[in-house]
Amino acid sequence: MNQTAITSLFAWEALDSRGKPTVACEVKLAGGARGQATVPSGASTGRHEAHELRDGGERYGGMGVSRAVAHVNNELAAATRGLDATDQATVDGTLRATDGSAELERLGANAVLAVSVATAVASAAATGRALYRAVADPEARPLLPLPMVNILSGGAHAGRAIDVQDFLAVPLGARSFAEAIEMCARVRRGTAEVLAAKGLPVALVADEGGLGAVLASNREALELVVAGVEHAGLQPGQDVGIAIDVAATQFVTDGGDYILAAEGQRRLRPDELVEELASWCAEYPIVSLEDALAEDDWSGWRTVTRRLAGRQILGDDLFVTHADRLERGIEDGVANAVLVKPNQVGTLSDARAVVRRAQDAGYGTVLSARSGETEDTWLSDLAVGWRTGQIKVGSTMRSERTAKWNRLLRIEAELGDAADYAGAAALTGLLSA
Ligand code: 2PG
Ligand code: MG
Repeated sequence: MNQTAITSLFAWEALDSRGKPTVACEVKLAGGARGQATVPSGASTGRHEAHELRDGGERYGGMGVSRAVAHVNNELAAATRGLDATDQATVDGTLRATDGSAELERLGANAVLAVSVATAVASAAATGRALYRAVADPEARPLLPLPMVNILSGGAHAGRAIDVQDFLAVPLGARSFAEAIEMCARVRRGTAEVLAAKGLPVALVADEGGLGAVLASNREALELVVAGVEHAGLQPGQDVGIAIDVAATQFVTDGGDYILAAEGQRRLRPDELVEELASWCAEYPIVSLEDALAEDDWSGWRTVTRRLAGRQILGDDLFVTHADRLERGIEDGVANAVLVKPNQVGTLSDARAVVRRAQDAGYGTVLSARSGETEDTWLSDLAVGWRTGQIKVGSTMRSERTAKWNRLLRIEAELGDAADYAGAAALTGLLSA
C-alpha cells in the first residue's frame, strides 16, 4: 500500500478557548505518519458561512459536537480510507461529496474541516516537510505575514460594550515579523496603561485577548488606541496604523439601517454609516476597515469601497471565504481585500482557491483565526505557505492566540534569509494598485 494512503481517522470532542466543544481529529497513514488538527469557531458568524454542526440538547448548553465527531469516525473515515493524503484536492472533494449538501449541513463543516486540515498535517509529516512547505506551491518562497493585532474589543467579543468589534494595531514600521509582534505587544501594554491612568479596569480581557473596556463611544476607543500607541513611544500612522472590524452585520436592522447602541441607539442609513466611518478615518490613522457594512448590503459596500478608496476595505461576513461571493465582489468593484477563514467554507482546498482568486484579482488576503480558538497552529503555516501577506489571530496574550504568533516567530527565526517578511507592503502594494 502507498505509504501516504489514509488508513484511519480518529475524532474526539475537545474544548475551545471559550470552553465550548470543538472537533479534534487525527489522520493516520499507511507508513505510520499521523496528523492532528482542531477546528475553531466564530461568535460573529456570517449567515452565509458553512454549517457548524452542534448537538443541541442539554450537554454544554446544546453546543456539543458529538454528532460531528461521530460523522468523522464513521462516514468520513469510510469515505477517505485508501485515499492519498498528499492529494488534498481529492481528499477535500471526497469529503464534500460524502456530505452532499451545499454548506456541509449534513455532516458539519466542523467535521469536514478537521479531517481536511489533519490530512494536510499528516501529509507534511509523511513527506518530512514543515506544514508551511507542504501547503505551498513548489517554487514559492515562504512569506511571513504582516499581523493585525487586537488591542481592544467590543461587539460580540466583549459583551457589546461598544459597537465596533475589533480595534487592531497594524505595525507598519516593523521590518520583521518579530519586530512587528514586539511593537504590537508594546501597544497592547501602552493602551492598558492609558486605561489604568483613567481609572478604568484593565483586567477585563475579551475573547481574543484584547482589552474589554466599557467605553462611552466608538470614537473614544479609537482615541484610546492612538493614545496607547503614543504611550508606547511609537508614532501613530507611521509606526503603527489602526485596523477596525466594524462587524456591521451585528447591528444592522431588518430594514437595512444600522443602530449604534453604544452611542445612544443612533440610527444610521447605510450612506450615513459610511460618512460616520469616513469621519473616523479623517481623524484617526485607520488603514483597514473590515465589514464596514452588513453581509448583504452590497450597495452600501459599493459606496464604502469608493468613498474610502486608499484604505484596505476588507470583506469577512460579506465574502465568508466563498468563491462565488468573492467573484461577485470582484465584478462589482466591492471591497479590495478578503478575510479568509477556512472554517467558513469547510475545506483547505476551497479556502486556498479563494486566496488564489483574490491574489489574481489584486485583492489583499488576510488569513484569520476565529474568536473561539484552540492551541493549534496550522493557521500560521497556511499564512506562510499560501503567502497571504496578512494575518489576524487576536491579541498578544491568551495562549490560543500566542500559539499562532509563536509558531510564526519560530518559522522566521529558523528560516532567516530563506523567508521574506510581507511588512506594510502587504497593505500599501494593494492600496497603490
Ligand atoms: C471576525 C472574527 C475574528 P468571529 O469577525 O473577524 O475576530 O470573529 O470568529 O467571532 O467571527
Ligand atoms: Mg470580522
